This record gives sequence, C-alpha cells and structure tokens, in this order.
Amino acid sequence: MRVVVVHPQPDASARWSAALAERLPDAQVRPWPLDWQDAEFAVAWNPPDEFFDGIRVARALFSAGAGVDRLLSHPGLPAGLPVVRVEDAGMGRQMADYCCQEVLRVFRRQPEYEQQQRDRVWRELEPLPRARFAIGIFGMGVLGEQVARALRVFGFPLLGYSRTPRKVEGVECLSGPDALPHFLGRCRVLILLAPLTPETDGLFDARRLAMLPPGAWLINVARGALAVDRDLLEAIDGGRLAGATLDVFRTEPLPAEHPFWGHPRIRITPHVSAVTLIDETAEQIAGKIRRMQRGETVTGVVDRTRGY
Ligand code: NDP
Ligand code: OXD
Repeated sequence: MRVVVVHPQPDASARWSAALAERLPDAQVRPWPLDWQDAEFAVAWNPPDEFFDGIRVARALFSAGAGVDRLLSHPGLPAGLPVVRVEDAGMGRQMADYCCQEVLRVFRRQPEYEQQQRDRVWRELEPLPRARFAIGIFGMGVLGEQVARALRVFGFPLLGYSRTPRKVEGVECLSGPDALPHFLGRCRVLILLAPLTPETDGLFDARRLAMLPPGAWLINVARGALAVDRDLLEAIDGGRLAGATLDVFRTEPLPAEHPFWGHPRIRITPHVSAVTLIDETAEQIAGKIRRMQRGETVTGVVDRTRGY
C-alpha cells in the first residue's frame, strides 16, 4: 500500500510521513513530490494546483485539517475520490480554550481596560450582567459542541445554530434560515465555527452584522471568508460592534497592509485557535486507512454537494 503526503512545508511533510509510517508499518509512506504514478491514499494540506497531474490517488484523500474548503476547490480534485476530514483529534480542546479565553476577556471588559491603560485612566467599570451575556455559536459540529460544553461552566446563556436541528444539553439550539435573525439578535458574543461553503461564504455582511445587539463582539475561528472584511470594519468603526477577535482571514497570511492589523479593537492570531496535532491526527488517519483496507466504513467522509 502506498500513501503520499503533501504539505506546503517540507519539514511538516517529513514529520507527517514519519508519524504515518510508524502507524502503518506495512505501507510505503512518502512525501510529495515523488515519481509514483499511483497511490492508494493521500494525506494533504493545501496541495499545489499540479498535485493531481502526475499521480492517481485510488482510494481516498485525507485532509490534514478539519476544514476541507481548500481541498474541495482544488482544480485537479478527481470527481469520485472520497475526501475524509479530521474529526477533533485534539482540536476541540484547543478551540474551547481559545474561545473561553476570548469570551471571558470581553465579559470582564478587558478590551476597555486595555484602552484605559493606553490612556493612563484609572476607572472602575460596571460589571456586565452574566444572565444577559448570551454567547452564540454558529456551527454546532464537532468543535462547536466542545466549545459550548466548555463555556457551560461559566453560566452564560448559550445559543447554538446549525444547518440542521441539533440537541446539546444546556444549549438553546436553533437551525434553518428563518431562525438566523432571532439567533443573531441575542448574541452578545458571536463565535463563528461553521465550514466555508457556498452557503456561508460572505454570510456575515453588513445586513447580518446589523442583526447583532449593539456592542456585540465577533470571534471568527472558522474561515475568514464567512465575514465581509469591509462590512466588519464599518460595523466596528461605526460603533455597532464593540470589536472582534479574528484567527482566520480571507487571505492568509494576512497582508501587511490590511487595516485589521493596526485596528485597536481587533485582536489577531495567525490561524492557531486549534492547530492540527500531527501524532493525534496521524493516529486517526492511520486507523481509518486500516478500516478502509478491511472494507469497513469510516466517519468524516465529506459530502461534496453540501461542501463539508
Ligand atoms: P463539523 O462539520 O463537525 O461542524 C460544522 C457545523 O457547522 C455543523 O453544526 C453544521 O451544521 C454547521 N453548518 C454547516 N453549514 C452551515 C450553514 N450554512 N449554516 C449554519 N450552520 C452550518 O466541523 P468542525 O466542527 O470539525 O469544524 C468547523 C470548522 O472550523 C471547519 O470547517 C474549519 O473551517 C474550522 N476550523 C478552524 C480551525 C482554526 O484553527 N481556526 C481549526 C479547525 C477547524 P449541521 O450540524 O447541520 O451539519
Ligand atoms: C483546520 C484548520 O481546518 O486548521 O484544521 O483550520
């Protein structure tokens, strides 16, 4: 059995290949580029456009991350090839840490205290009422649900929104386009954690951002393209939104001249809210490869028509 690994960073390709080879001792695991014309499986993160030109991948393409938007828009992706995504593998815990940290910062009025520090102002601000500080999670899948569970201990009202109906203890779950304005209208903090698909691309434009309560805070840990950059800046500059925490961007790395960088009410991290942990993820992928080799089904197969 042959497994090809493709990753834009050669050192990451080498680490992935070693981690998979250790778990699949009977397989040949090699980093791309190579002279193979075929392989049973590929493990890929942002493969270059020419990746599929010289090699036929027969059984499945494993994403090295949870999001598959880049793979699904790859110009060479063969039509019938199953695409399998990462399910959690240690990302949920990281995402929960990140979101709790940002929610607590906003709840404890830290952005305002930081501004006061810059202005050398000593002033106590009124604590915010916890019972009215509702947190909304847009995307209640593997990661969204773990974020909700982690936030539960803080006692905020929790709302979840998904494409299809879900049930999560302690979370008021909504779904479907008709429920979106009602959901957004209650989110004091909105966490974006849904995949980038034709339905979610640019969904958070001026109209949808205006549905949030005045002074709301946006946390985008999903994909940058879910929000419209210019509309987000206008909502913050116009005072409609208090600010945003952005981990993901339409163009990554975020270009040096982008106005997000220097904005006093935008916090930026470089797509690190949940990084792929190579050992945990290789373990999951190797397990799925073994199951497929035995003719069994695996979870995490992407529905290409849905886009995730
Ligand atoms: P899942 O597929 O498990 O969950 C996706 C959730 O989004 C589901 O609840 C789904 O609804 C919902 N959803 C999909 N389309 C829509 C829509 N049009 N309207 C409302 N809800 C929608 O994915 P994960 O939780 O594993 O990951 C979510 C995303 O997080 C990834 O796609 C990726 O883009 C991003 N990510 C970012 C990382 C980072 O470091 N910043 C790291 C890892 C992931 P339903 O339940 O009905 O299917
Ligand atoms: C992912 C990501 O999708 O890192 O795994 O964004």
